[in-house]
Parts: sequence; structure tokens; C-alpha cells
Amino acid sequence: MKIGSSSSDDSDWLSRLTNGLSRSSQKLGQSINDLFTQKKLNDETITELEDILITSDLGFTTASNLTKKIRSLKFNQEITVDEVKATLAAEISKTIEPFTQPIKINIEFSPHVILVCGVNGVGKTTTIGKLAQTYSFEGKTVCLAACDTFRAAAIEQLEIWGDRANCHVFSSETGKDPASLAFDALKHSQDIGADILIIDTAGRLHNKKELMDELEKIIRVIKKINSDAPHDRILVLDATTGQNAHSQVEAFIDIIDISGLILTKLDGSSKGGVLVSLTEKFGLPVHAVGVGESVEDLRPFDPDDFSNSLLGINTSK
Ligand SMILES: Nc1nc2c(ncn2[C@@H]2O[C@H](COP(=O)(O)OP(=O)(O)OP(=O)(O)O)[C@@H](O)[C@H]2O)c(=O)[nH]1
Ligand SMILES: [Mg+2]
Repeated sequence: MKIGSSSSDDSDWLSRLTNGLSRSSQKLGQSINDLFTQKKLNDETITELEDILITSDLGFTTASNLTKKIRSLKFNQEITVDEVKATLAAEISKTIEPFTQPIKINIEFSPHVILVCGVNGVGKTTTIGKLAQTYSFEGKTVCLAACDTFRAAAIEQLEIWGDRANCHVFSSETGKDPASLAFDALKHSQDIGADILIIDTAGRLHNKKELMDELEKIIRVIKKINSDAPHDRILVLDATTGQNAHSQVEAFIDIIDISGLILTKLDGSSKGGVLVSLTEKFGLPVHAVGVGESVEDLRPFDPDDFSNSLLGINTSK
């Protein structure tokens, strides 16, 4: 997640994003190719296009808005595959543009506290490791809190990322109350003048009440030290789950005031369109997308690059 990146970094990232989204773009692009080869834009093709967009996880509202736009441009006329794709990409970009926002770090909060939550295995710890490495390389003092105290392996995993990023990891023996660890971690981060504290939490199924209560408690306890913290409350979502991501957002925003999303595993998913329907439905910022397991694979993204990649349109900047 590089801020102030060079143009070679940018083109490298664009190819990672394009490759990452290739499963999604193959599915969507191929269906559009099949539909619009030498066809007029009429009611029948418009309905079929809407179905393709819905099954590509773009959601009903987005699909309907997109097809309305195409209809208004070219109804009853021949339309090429490239025109369809370019129009869709431009409209998708417009839809997501207000929500593509990197995390706005303010080191004057000393520390800026980021709480990361989500269901099991979505990529929380990996995402934290990547963020920590990025911020640390930018010269910021980063601390991590291993508040997934259930599994020894979870603590070790965060410690490995912490070593790589050269940042301090607050941890405890397994079984300790995660809220009390979060409290101690924030106190110590303040004492050492850290710029950023990122709190890892255990994966929790959104229907497990006691685990959701625990998350609420972590926030409550942190607020005793700083009522504005955690400054970011990020929900990590796995793009391979498609529409299920919607119910995860609903469940988490019921419990905590989610301030932004990070969508991981776009590289393993043919459901990358879900990002569009998520922004449209919840209006939450999407801070970054993950397209692989290494640190270079997580970055804030440009709405045009994302939309073009999703449609399989080649652009070279
Ligand atoms: N392909 C791919 N794999 C990813 C991405 N992000 C994370 N992973 C992998 O997903 C797996 C789970 O990642 P974790 O970071 O352990 O997930 P977690 O949410 O912390 O899991 P729990 O703590 O068990 O809930 C690991 O194998 C990661 O390497 C991504 O963007 N793309
Ligand atoms: Mg984890």
C-alpha cells in the first residue's frame, strides 16, 4: 500500500490488479463477448446483459443502472463488444469513485488506532502484516496487538509479520481476555509515542453472539483511554464469498460502527463485482484490495483501473 509510489510501481500494481481480477474479468468479459457478437441492443439483449451483471455479483441496483445507461445510448442500434465494455467500465468507475479511499492516517493521534475484524480466514492478519510493513517502511512507528488470543498460532503469525515489519507486537498467553490486551497495548503504544496501533482480532462468525459481544468490549475498553479510538474500524471481506459478504457487513455494522472495508483474495475470485454492489449498498469506503499473499499485493486502488480490470479492458498508463 504505497503512498507516493513511482510510475513503475504503479504499472506493476496495475498488472497485479489486472491479473488478480482475471478470473472475474474472464467470466464477465466472455459472457459479454458471447452476447454482443453481431447483435443489436434490444429488450432481449438488455435483459440478458442485466442477468450477466447480476450473476457477476454486481448486484441488482448496479446491474439495472448500468443497463439503463447502455439502453439510453444505443437502443435498437448495433453495438460492439468494446463499446459495451467501455460504457460499463466508465459507469462502474463513476459508481465506486466516491468510495475508493485509502486509510487516512493521522499520526497526531499518537497512536492512530486501527481495529481489524471479520469472519474466520478472510485475511485479517495478513492484511495487518502488509499494512504494518508499508507504514513501517514509510518511517512510521507501528505497534501491533495480537488480540486473537484463542490460538497460539494466531499470535505467532502476527509476530512473524511484526518481525518483518520491524514493529512491536503486544501479545499475551493464549486465553487471556482480548479486551484487556487491547487496553494494555494502547497504553504502552501511547507511552512509547507510537504513530499507529493496529489491533488484530479473532475471526468470528457473525452469528456467534458471545464473540460479537467480545468485539464490542474491546472497543468499549479502548474508549476508556481515548474516546475517539479506534479511529478506524475495518471489516475485512473475502471476495471469493461473493454475495455472502453483504450479510457479513450487515452483521458487523449491527454491532460496531464499521468505518471502512478491505476486500481480499480478488485474485482467487470470479466474484470481484461484489465490490461494486457493496459500495452501492453500504456507502462505506473501500480502503484497499488484496490480490495476493505478498506485501505488494495490497493497495488502495484507482476506480478506473479497477473497472477496466474487471471488464478485462487493457489500459497502459
Ligand atoms: N490469494 C490470496 N490469499 C490471501 C489474500 N489475503 C490473505 N490471503 C491468505 O488467506 C489465508 C488466511 O489469511 P489470514 O490472514 O490468516 O486470515 P485471518 O482472517 O487472519 O484468519 P483467522 O485469524 O483464522 O480468522 C492465508 O493463507 C493468507 O495468505 C489475498 O489477497 N489473496
Ligand atoms: Mg488472523
